Amino acid sequence: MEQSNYVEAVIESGIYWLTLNRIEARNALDSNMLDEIERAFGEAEKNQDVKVIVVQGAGGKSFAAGADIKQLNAKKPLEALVPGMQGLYRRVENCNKVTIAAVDGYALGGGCELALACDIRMATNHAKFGLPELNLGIIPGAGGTQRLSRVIGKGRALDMILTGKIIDGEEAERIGLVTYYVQREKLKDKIDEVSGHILKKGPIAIQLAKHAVNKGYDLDIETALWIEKLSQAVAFGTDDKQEGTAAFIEKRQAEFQNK
Ligand code: DAK
Repeated sequence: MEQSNYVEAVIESGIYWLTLNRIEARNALDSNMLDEIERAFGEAEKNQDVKVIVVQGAGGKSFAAGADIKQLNAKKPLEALVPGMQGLYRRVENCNKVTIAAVDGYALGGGCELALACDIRMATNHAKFGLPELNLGIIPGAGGTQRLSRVIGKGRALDMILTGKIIDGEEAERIGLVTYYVQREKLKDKIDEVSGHILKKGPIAIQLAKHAVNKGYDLDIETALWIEKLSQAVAFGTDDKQEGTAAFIEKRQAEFQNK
């Protein structure tokens, strides 16, 4: 597989391990890295063997320390209007695979926003989360003002955004910013455990469930339930539904074919 300087990708038993690797800059996300992340997601999405994408940071100190501040310093107003990081994270959120952010070290600014765009978040005892953009005279602009409040509630989101405070993994779990909190040495086991459940599911049902939750979340309940119903009708038409229900009746493990 092609490897870039700053983003490494390894596929292993249905999992696409996407590692941000710019250790000398705490994995700060410069424009090259963002392009590479986009390319990696494109590759993972096309690969039928991949069901889960794990995003992690190399080096043990940082998941990602946010957008590259040296590049930000040179940016002009209209450059904030391009899809950029916000567009990329929308892509991450809409990805047809399950995404897991495995945060060990700093997830700040755009790094925290990347984790927020993932489906499942995990933190270690070395994780630190924050949206410190106001310290730089800007605001969280890669979905942070919207996704954080949807995940942890408006009051807590405003507190984090307006104070720029940095919280640890334990607090992140307590307030619902992450679902799993583990000691660093147990992170891989936890990823394997959670991915193990997902890998047993059919890819079509995974996609339909994920999109029903995400697309329905901001809609009125009638429309959202209609999306759910239509998604279920699609699931009912699949071979995988026949296989899943038959496997239960026959007391065996289902073997989904993505059909
Ligand atoms: N950008 C560039 N370089 C960074 C960096 C960053 N975000 N974070 C760290 N580095 C670099 C440092 O400059 C330093 O480089 P050298 O001096 O060695 O050359 C090296 O990484 C090590 O950093 P430290 O010496 O500071 O290391 P520490 O372990 O002491 O501290 C830290 C680690 C992560 C706590 C600290 O480096 C830090 O506070 N970093 C900045 C975190 C931050 O403020 N993040 C928010 C960035 S703003 C947009 C959408 C979204 C955004 C922008 C635009 N549009 C839609 C247009 C997003 C904005 C952001 O994310």
